[in-house]
Amino acid sequence: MIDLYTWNTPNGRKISVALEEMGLPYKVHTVNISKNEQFEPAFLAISPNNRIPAIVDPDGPGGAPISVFESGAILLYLAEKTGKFMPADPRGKVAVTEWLMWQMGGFGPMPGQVHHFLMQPEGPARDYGFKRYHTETKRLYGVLEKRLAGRDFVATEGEPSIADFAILGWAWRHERHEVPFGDLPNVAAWYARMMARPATARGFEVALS
Ligand SMILES: N[C@@H](CCC(=O)N[C@@H](CS)C(=O)NCC(=O)O)C(=O)O
Repeated sequence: MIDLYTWNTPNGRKISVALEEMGLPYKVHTVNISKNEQFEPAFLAISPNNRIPAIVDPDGPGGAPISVFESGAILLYLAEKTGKFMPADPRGKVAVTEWLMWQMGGFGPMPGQVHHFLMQPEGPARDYGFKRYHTETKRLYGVLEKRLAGRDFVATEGEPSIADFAILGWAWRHERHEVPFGDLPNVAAWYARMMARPATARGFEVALS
């Protein structure tokens, strides 16, 4: 049974979706980031950057326990452990890794800043921050829209990959970062396709807070 330390956020949801899709049993441990529980020493011991998500797998490499922090690293670890949602061939692996890194480097940090500036009091600082990060977030959605033309999944054919799980976690909050899907038909179709998967739906339904 994998221990999942998490909260009800886009980065947290990526991992509950992946664990459900992979059919791995797991136990949720909530880390209430609005109460600063991410700074508690026991959590920092497995997640030194004081951020969720993190996992502890009692049955890690060589049968010994392992902890993993950073959602992208967790997804790669789980894909390696199960042999699922990451192609075996090197070209397929490159494509999944590219889109996973695209998410980790941009399609997460940028909408995350939109969420931040939307919570600030009205004024020039809020307007500047919102405009800058909202523009970049919309650009990233445009990149995804182009990528999904004629494709069912972001980096693979036939079935999704961990890159889809990573991107979906943030697309799940598209209304909050104010990017409607009206002008993004390929993104809208992909989003509906992913959410129609029973295991993915369970990953969004499981209580994380
Ligand atoms: N790059 C990290 C980002 C994780 C992250 O930003 N987590 C947020 C919630 S979505 C968090 O724990 N924030 C707590 C804090 O900022 O102290 C990952 O993908 O795991």
